[in-house]
Amino acid sequence: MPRMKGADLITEYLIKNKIPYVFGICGHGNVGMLDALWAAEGRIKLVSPRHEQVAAHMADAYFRVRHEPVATLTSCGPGSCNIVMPLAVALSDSSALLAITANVPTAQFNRSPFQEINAHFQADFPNIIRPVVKRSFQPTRVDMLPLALRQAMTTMLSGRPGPVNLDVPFNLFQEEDDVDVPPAAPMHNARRSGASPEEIVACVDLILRAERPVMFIGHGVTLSEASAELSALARRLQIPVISSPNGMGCLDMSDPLSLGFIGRNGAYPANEAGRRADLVIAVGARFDDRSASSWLPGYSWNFPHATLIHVDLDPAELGRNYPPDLGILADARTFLRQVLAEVERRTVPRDGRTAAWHANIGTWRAKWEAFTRPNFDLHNSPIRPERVVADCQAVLPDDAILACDVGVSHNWYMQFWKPRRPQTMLNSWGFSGMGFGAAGVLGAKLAAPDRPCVAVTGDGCFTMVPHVLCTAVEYAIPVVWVVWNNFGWVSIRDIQLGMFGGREHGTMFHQGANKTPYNPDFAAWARASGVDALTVTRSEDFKGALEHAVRANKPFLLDVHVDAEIRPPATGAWQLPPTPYKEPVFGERWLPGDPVPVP
Ligand SMILES: Cc1ncc(C[n+]2csc(CCOP(=O)(O)OP(=O)(O)O)c2C)c(N)n1
Ligand SMILES: [Mg+2]
Repeated sequence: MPRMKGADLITEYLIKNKIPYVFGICGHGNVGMLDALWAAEGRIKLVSPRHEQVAAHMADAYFRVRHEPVATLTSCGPGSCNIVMPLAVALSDSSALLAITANVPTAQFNRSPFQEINAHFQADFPNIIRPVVKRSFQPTRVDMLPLALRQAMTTMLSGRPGPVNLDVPFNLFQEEDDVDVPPAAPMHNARRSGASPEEIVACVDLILRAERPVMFIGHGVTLSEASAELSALARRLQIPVISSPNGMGCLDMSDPLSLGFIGRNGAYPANEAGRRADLVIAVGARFDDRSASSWLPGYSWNFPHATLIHVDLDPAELGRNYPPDLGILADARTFLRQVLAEVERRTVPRDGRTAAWHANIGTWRAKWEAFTRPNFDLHNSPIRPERVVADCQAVLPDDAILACDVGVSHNWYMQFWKPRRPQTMLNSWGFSGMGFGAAGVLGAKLAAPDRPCVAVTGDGCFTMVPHVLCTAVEYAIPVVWVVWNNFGWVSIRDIQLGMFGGREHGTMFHQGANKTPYNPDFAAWARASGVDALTVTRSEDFKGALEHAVRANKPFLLDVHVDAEIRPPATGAWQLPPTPYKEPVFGERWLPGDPVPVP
């Protein structure tokens, strides 16, 4: 057994697992680890952004693009406390990263040394981080590191992926012991469980009996890399597909079978199909409030009137909100392959049983197009939101990666962006952490250096992490930020206006007694950081500016002034109890038994 320092052991294990990057920020607690990374330069690269939040968003986005993990490194105390929010983002969207946090020396546990958290237990950082990771490990001797490392990596990548914490007391980095580097952990998707033969037979029976089937797919399909199987099954049986944001692109969204997202900020055809379906096959999707119209019957879904087949890798998600008629614990790709094989075995004819269903869907699609399309061609200043989405779609190639941030801009992209490939639209869906897009785009670009990577980020989101500009320059990461500048936290302002009689408070950015709209000059701010930038106030100029920024192949910021008074059309509901839902909805709530309106 070789004699090694703890920090060298950690470094060698990361390298053995083909981890190319550590996104880390220094502190006295982790200098031992930094020294080991210095010695391993050339085999593993340290990227050091200006805020721990950015490091963790970068690692999260890196995983979402490549399905291969990287690690973060933060110091004891405040530095590690800064990663709690982005870890919650990663956990709620099933994204893997190894968060290595430093702690105080074991010899000082409970003496209240500098930056120890100890009101209830010694070196208690794992208790802070525990709710936002799959597991936290805290080895306290070097000879405990091999097991902790192997278990941490395996836990992170097996089953439903997620962030894992390795909390390392200061002395472990420096102390030596006789230890072996443990074997590499199985890669993500190395083990794939399937449904039982009986479940597959029951599932295909239900599908073949249905007259109005839809599939609802989520991040589980993306994570299991089941795009080909999903597309084959949907096309073979002509089943329309509704996608949650992190499932978008698994079926090319320009395919007529793709109905888009569902819920308040979804597409009208998706909500119509969801609420009128007689069979819903949900795969790797979890019926959260935003994709289920806050579970109000008749807006997006109509369970239990519709039959539900729910497939997921995580038993906690099966039946969390709607008890399934058939709940199947399985990997998405394995399940879809099994269903395809059963369909082929039965030599299912391509009959016309669902013809009427498709005719209805065609009508809904046409109605939605007629309502929304004209606005995509309008030129205005400030710019109409639809125009920004449309020009991004026109300029960016199919393999470009769009890192979305949080807010109104995200609502527009969920409704109208049409990714054609999986893993090209990154969304902070479950937790909606502001800064995810502006910071994550840096990690996305490191994961896909040859593809354009564009963040669409609100003025509020961007001002939470403006130092991403420095990191792009320091490490020559050529990304584009489209700052959706509407001079406020407008998504929240709109909730305020709707709920509280039109009163706005603390949600718009202004200065002076006359409340003049205020924001920094984002383009000047970028230039001061060494990043090229343009301000775009007229819609005629946006497309050319974006083309120029992408072609420049260097860090580029576009400050785009977007109209704050044009709201995305609601096509489902989003309710915050006890407030009753009263927003006008494009399309009607429909409950079984209601008359079917003649289109
Ligand atoms: C870290 C964090 N703080 C607060 C919120 C609550 N929040 C959600 S959207 C939003 C406003 C976003 O503002 P901006 O980026 O300008 O986007 P806009 O809604 O104006 O398009 C806020 C404050 C959040 N999701 N994350
Ligand atoms: Mg804003």
